[in-house]
Amino acid sequence: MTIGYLALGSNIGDRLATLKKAVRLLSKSEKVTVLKKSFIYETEPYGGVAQDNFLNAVLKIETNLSPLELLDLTQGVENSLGRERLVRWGPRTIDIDLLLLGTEEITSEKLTIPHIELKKRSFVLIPLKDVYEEETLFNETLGELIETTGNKMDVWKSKESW
Ligand code: PH2
Ligand code: MG
Ligand code: MG
Repeated sequence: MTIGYLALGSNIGDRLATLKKAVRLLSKSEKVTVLKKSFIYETEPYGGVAQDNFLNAVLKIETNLSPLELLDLTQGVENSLGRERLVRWGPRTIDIDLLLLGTEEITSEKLTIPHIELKKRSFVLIPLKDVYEEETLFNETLGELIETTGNKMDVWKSKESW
């Protein structure tokens, strides 16, 4: 069994309902257990595309799927929740990104683990801190990463909860 961390994001439609459905669908797989859910955060859009705010959250999971099997599962869940891939970094009903998976280090066309933008994204680092129980990540605490490499975008706890 491997511990992994998934990032969820939604900025189209009923964002909270979509996040909840994503957790339900991921949990349906016998090979994935959702161990912890972060708080839900409202976040300003990052990356230059003008779009609505996101709800973002991070899940701590346990799985015996391989990285590519887990990617298949998360893409299947995205598709079943009506994800369309129209604009890169554009609006989406649901985005599920693999952040970390055990000690895997992968750089391929399909998949990069750890997630290539993890250290930069406050909307990922801040919810990750809620569920991450190791002392350090990339030799720093999450608090330090949030302070030093995080992009300081607006991320605030949503009034929504699971
Ligand atoms: N996802 C992106 C691009 N920009 N901004 C926020 N706030 N939250 C996201 O999940 C997000 C984003 C591409 O994956
Ligand atoms: Mg993403
Ligand atoms: Mg994605």
